[in-house]
Amino acid sequence: MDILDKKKLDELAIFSGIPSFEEKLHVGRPNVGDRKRFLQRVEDMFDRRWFTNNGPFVQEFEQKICDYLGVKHCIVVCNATIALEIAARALDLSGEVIVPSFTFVATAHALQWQKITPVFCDVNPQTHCLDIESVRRKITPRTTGIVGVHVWGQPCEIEALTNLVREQKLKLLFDAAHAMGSAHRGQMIGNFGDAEVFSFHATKFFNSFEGGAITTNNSELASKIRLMKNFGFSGLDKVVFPGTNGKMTEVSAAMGLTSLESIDSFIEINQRNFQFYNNELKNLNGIKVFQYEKNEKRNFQYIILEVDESQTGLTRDQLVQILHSENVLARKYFYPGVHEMEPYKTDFPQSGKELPETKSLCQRVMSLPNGSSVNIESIKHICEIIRIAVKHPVEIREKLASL
Ligand code: T4K
Repeated sequence: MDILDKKKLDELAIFSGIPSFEEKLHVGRPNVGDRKRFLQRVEDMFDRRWFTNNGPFVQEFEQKICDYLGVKHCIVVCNATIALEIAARALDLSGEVIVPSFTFVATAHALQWQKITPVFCDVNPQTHCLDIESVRRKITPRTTGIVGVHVWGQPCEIEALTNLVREQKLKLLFDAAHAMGSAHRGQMIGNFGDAEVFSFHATKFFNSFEGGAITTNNSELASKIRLMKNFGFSGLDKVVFPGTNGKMTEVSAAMGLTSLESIDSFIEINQRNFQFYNNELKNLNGIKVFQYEKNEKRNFQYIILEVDESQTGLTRDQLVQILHSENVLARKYFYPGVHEMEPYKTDFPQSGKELPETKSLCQRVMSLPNGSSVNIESIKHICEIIRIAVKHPVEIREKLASL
């Protein structure tokens, strides 16, 4: 080991006790657009004294999302989990619905909450999205639909799924929580399946504090969803549906409108950061940066690494531990697979055996900070920590074992 290398190793916080970043670097740090513009909108909202219930900002936000996505209908809601529940109900999903286990737990919980059984399918290890053959194998007479998840904003196999649901007479809903700003064959995500659901949660690169949207080109479905998100009210004193309260507030819509004005620059920053991480890490054995399709519009919001322990000599968990000790709060998205969480683990104890790719992926993926809160210097340094760690697995493993 040369002297410089030894010095860098000794400087890691697990040896020196001093993290290299004073402040914590988070995955999911929110992007903030033009603050003045947002605050002006909040002033307008106070002047109007109209805070929620389909206010002018909500209506403007819905129209602007329709324009941005080129979709007929957008219904904004309080978050994507409620959006998934409402969409599942509006589509009359029941019995069993097929979902990937490699997703955020909300995808499955939204179904379970509606007394629909989520049936977990496996994923394609290249795209991290559902594997169509695995979906096919999970179809039973009780299946009523499929929820495809556009993991990391990368569309899942849209054509294959569309053909499959047509053939099997099923409904197709997309969980597009990660996919605002991404496109498929030149058409924006938001236009596919029976409906698509976006998340505008603070941790998403495009946020409205909390929030989400359901988009569809089906006018009848859109009307039903509008009723459902507002208790089923079709007019004053008239309820025609069992509905819930899924409404977005005006302050959220004001934030959403402000974020929308900066969406292109957010994507530019994400892409610049992605390219930087990629260049820094591309020659490291055993570390693979998840790649986005080059010829399609992507939002680049997630920096995903896959750690191959057989080459790095370190597990994903050990690498995350080292980064955490340096105040880089990398996350294990998604770990464990949803099938390993309750109630699914107890209800379907066998499902792990049928999801080998999901199991393996959950052991090797991790997510690094991205967005406007990280600069190039920080990225360089994060990559340097990773480089030093994988160059000295033996010393690192011994040290971690002694802590
Ligand atoms: N479908 C999919 C595929 C999803 O990924 C999600 C949500 C949904 C559906 C449901 O969407 P929503 O109902 O939430 O609209 C976070 C988010 O809460 C969640 O929205 C997101 N996916 C998921 C992937 O990540 P947690 O439990 O990991 O969040 P938490 O509190 O640990 O925060 C994550 C990181 O962000 C931390 O490092 C802290 C940082 N952070 C967070 C907030 C809220 C900030 O720096 N500032 C903040 O304001 O779920």
